[in-house]
Amino acid sequence: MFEVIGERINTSRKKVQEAVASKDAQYIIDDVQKQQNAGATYIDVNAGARIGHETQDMQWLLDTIQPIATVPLTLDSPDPSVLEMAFQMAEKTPMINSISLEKERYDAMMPFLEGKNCKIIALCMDDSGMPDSSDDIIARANTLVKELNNIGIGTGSIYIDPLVQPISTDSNKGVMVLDAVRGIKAKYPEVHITGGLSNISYGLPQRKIINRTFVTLMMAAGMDSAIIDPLDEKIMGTVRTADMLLGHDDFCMNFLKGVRAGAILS
Ligand code: THG
Repeated sequence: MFEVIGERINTSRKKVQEAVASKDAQYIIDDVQKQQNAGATYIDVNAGARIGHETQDMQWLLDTIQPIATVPLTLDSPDPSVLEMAFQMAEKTPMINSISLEKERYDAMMPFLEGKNCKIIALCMDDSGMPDSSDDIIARANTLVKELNNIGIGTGSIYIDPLVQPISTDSNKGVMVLDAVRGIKAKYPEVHITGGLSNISYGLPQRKIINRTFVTLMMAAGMDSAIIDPLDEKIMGTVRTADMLLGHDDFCMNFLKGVRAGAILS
């Protein structure tokens, strides 16, 4: 079944930043409970926006969230020391977000990840920047899978993020990532594909219909997880319906459950 990584606990969101600054634990608890009730399978926690406060903010968020969390957390930071601290604090085996092929980050992350039994998001980013062809995305994914396998991370624990780029800058950016996802899944059927989707619609109006249509296409190509807002009923309905249509919902049980809960509307 499609895995929904709930994206809302991120200090780049104004209300979350205000709640963290004023230590409003109830706001955070309510938000996490809403995401869980809406079907989040992980809760992403990103404390990166208040410069100089990330370690403390992450610590406070984990202290606040863990007593009420019913699903594992996705620890989201580019800083290995923040991830190390958060990993130590995690009560349920977390997902790490993320490693990339950028040399400094890669060199700091590999020793940290070695021997860890956790899921890991691997970004197809290197020091030359974003990938510029589907072959480039596939080559970067191959390197990430091989390197992570070498330190004992099984292919089934790897979540490749192919990095979605704005279609407004180049009309090929949609097919580029869709072709890459098909290529990666053909070579590594067990690997997971995840990522944020909203970059696809950057610079265009009516962004949400673009994001929803794109997630459907990405799922057909092999995406089986995404970092999205579980409280967005339209994208959640789209994801659940696509999952059923792709044969990932035996007897349409999850779809029917969603309809009965009022969570899926025509
Ligand atoms: N890949 C991976 N991790 C990621 C991303 C990714 N982590 C961060 C981000 N991208 C995904 N998380 C969010 C969290 C919140 C919002 C978007 C992505 C969000 N944005 C509002 C918007 O775009 O309108 C604005 C914020 C606000 O409310 O102020 O809410 O791609 N591996």
